This record gives sequence, structure tokens and C-alpha cells, in this order.
Amino acid sequence: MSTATSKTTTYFNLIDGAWVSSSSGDAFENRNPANTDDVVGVFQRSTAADVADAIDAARLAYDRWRLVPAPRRAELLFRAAQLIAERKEALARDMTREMGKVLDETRGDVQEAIDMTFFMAGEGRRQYGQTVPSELRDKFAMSVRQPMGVAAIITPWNFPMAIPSWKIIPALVCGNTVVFKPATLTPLSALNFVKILEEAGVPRGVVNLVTGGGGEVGSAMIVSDDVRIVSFTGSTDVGRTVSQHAAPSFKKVHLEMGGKNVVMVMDDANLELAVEGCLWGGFGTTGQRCTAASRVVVHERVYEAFLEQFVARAKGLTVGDGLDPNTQMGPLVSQGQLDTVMQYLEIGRSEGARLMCGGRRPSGAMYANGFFHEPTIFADVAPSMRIAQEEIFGPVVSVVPCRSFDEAVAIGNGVQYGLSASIYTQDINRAFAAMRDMYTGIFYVNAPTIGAEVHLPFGGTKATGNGHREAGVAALDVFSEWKSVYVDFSGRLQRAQIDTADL
Ligand code: UN1
Repeated sequence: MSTATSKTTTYFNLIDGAWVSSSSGDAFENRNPANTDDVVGVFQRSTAADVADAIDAARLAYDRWRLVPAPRRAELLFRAAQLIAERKEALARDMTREMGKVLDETRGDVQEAIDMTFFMAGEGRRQYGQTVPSELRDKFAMSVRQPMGVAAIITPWNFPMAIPSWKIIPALVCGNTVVFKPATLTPLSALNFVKILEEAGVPRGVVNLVTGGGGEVGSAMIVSDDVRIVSFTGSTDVGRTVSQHAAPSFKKVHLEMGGKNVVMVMDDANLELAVEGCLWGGFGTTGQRCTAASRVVVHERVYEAFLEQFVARAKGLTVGDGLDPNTQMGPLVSQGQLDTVMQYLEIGRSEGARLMCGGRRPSGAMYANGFFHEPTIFADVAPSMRIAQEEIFGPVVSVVPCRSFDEAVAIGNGVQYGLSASIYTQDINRAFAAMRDMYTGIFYVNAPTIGAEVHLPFGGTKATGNGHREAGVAALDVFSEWKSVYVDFSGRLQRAQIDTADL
């Protein structure tokens, strides 16, 4: 898995049960975003040749794995969930060190992987199909889920263990084998996860890990004829490319992409609760969630009161190293992400939005070597502004005034994305109307836009997804295909739709 020198540890790919270096002979560094002097580890910069080896291993392993009874496959996954739970604290610390979010949140990320693994392992004894009466005599009809083959898994850095678990665990319980490319910013959490699967007894070749960039590693996975499904979480732009490159080989493509999620605060809302929710939804994970509450639409009757409290609370957030228990918001994950945030500050200012707080990198020695940024709120944002339309993926919240519930819903729906939305109101009629009218994959009442649980479907509409849902039982639909089976035990030819059964 790794070799350590006095200074840094080098980590390897897992291909066909062996921890191996890339054929490139090249590696990349993973650094702590709170302190870039801290090298977390050195990882393989893999090539298309490494991917081909991993796909070959997965293809061969599939012949055996698909025939292992699903409840038996699931036993290994239950064991893996236990191992993750036993090591939760150490896994969370590694994750904060490589990704930056505060320890409470990385513990939550690991917990989400535990939850998903236990939940999906349970599917080893379900994966229910349908048994239906045939229209003909002496004929039996049913549907069964069948595995597909090699699954290519491409994951982002913001949920370094949770999101891989959403994909890899259902892929395995359904009987597929996996080639996994994690984000280059968070390879250690991915490796920790894969290592636990190996320890739990998942046979060689069933899960293969190949680290490296999307251009080289990801592309090779997507175009391969030996891969039957690609499951990708990341930006909408990259998702579109994945979809295009996968199309010629007709593989199944599951995409989970951007969001511009809205919290709607109505004039009868419990304002304190709404402020609390918007802080957590907007600045949790430093705003780097697909589900982040990056827009808040507030009824004009409570607009100023809401804004005053929201800004005061945002100013009070403690920014710092996520490993420090006093920190409430960690750094951005990378220089690139910080640059994006700073560009959107310029955009927001030039569009004429009112900057209420933040807008700068915090000063002081403790911030000098990290990608820190202050929690930032823009007010008086018009729905058409770029800061109200485009995903920023950082600690920037746009507050938009509205005159009515109907207007809030129209603004809420008026973006290209459709992941998550929420409403704060005491009025049950409005809550239900919003639940119906928001065209999103996830909806919350009196809670922010983040906080999905693993046993319900996760995903979104429009430019957020391509019609699939992960998590919940819906994940089985991503990682298996239906086979309808007819067994005729009449001993004669019976022609469906032509021969009718006697009464
Ligand atoms: C993501 O934003 O990429 O609902 C995933 C949530 C988390 C998962 C977020 N459980 O915010």
C-alpha cells in the first residue's frame, strides 16, 4: 500500500490485488490545504496503460464475483462497515488533513460511508425483483437484477469517503467489479477505503484503485469497451464530456453534477432557525458541497431582519485549520478553488450586489500557508446575476429579496440546476406547495439544503443529473440491469398475444 521515508509516505495503486507503482514512474504530492508545507503523501500519477491493467483485472475478477451469492458478497461489506466504524477517528483525521473540512464534518463523512455500507450490505438479501402471473397457462414470469460487469467510478474531493461508498458498495453488492479513480486532491481517503475493503476480504481484482488526473486516467476508463458503466460525480462541464465520450460504446452513464441550491425564507418563518440553517447550509464544508445553500431568497417583510442576524452570525464564524476543535470553517481545498471564489467576488461586486461581510482572505500567520477565505454574503442580489446563477463551490452566499411565495418558487427554480431546495415557513399549505413545485431531486422543510441520508435517493434534475439517483434502493437501478425471465412448463409452443388461455 505504501512505503515511508523519514519525510513522506508514497502510496501505490491497487491492481489485481497488488499494490503497484504506475508505469509512468511518476507521482504527485497531496498537500494539506490548511498548511501547504505539510505533505500528506505522494501518490501514483497513473497512465492509460495502468488503467488498462486495472480494467483487465476487473474483467477477469468479474467472472467469479458475479457468481458469488449476493448475501455472501454482503458479508464482506458488513465486515468492511465494521472496520470503518472501528477506525472512524483516524480516517476522519486523515481526511481533514488532506481536504480541510472540520473534524466534525469529516467524522460525518466517514459515518456516511459506514451508513451506506451497512445499508447496501442489507441489499445482499433483498435486491427484490417482480414475480407476476403470466397471461398463459403453465408459464412462469419474473424479473431479476443482473450485474453489468466492470464499473468505472470517478469521485470528487468534497466527500472523499462518503461519495466513493455511494458508488462502490452498491456496485459490489450487485455483483459488478470496480476500477476507481478518486480526485487527485483526496487520494488518501480513497486509499483508506479501498484498503479496508481488501482487509474485509473482497477478492483480488474486484476493486482496483488507480490514482491520477482526469485527462489521463478518467478518460481511459470512460472510453474503454470493457467498462459497462461509468458513475461520475463532479462538475457539470466535466460530466458533459464524460457523457459524450462514453456514448459511442453505449455504456450506462450515471452523472451527479452541480447545484445552485436555494433556501426560501418566508415572512412567517422562525427567523432564528432559518439563520442557523443558512449558516450551516452556506458555510458548512466551506460551501464546497453540491448541496450547499448558495442562494437564500427572503420575503421582503423579513428581509432586513434576516440579513442583520445572518451577517452577524457569519462574521462570528471561526475560520482555521479543521483539525483545531475551535474551528468552525476550514480552508478551501486548493488554490484553484480559492481563485474561483475570488473571481466570483469580483463578479458580484461588478454586478452591483451589496457585499455584507467577508470578501477577503483572513490575515495573520496561521492563515499564511493555507487556502483560507472569510465567509462572504452578498445582499440585494438579482436572480439573473451570475452569482445567483452559477455554482461557486465556496463560502459565498447570495441573498435575494422577493415579494411573495410564488416569486420565491419562480426564483428558486430559475437556474440551470435542480439538486436541492428548502423552505422555512410555519404554514403547512405553503410547505406542501413548495414541496410539489420545486423541480429538484431533494427538498427540505424547515431545514437547510444539506443533510441527505443514505437510505433515500440522492440526485437532481436538469443540469444536475441525467435521470439516475444514487443512494437508497435507487442505487441498485444504477448498478444493475433488469432481466425478465419466462419459464414455459406447458410442453408446447404458446404464442404470447396470439394464443389465449381457455377459461
Ligand atoms: C455533496 O454535496 O456533494 O446532503 C454530497 C449532504 C451530504 C452529501 C453531500 N449528505 O449534504
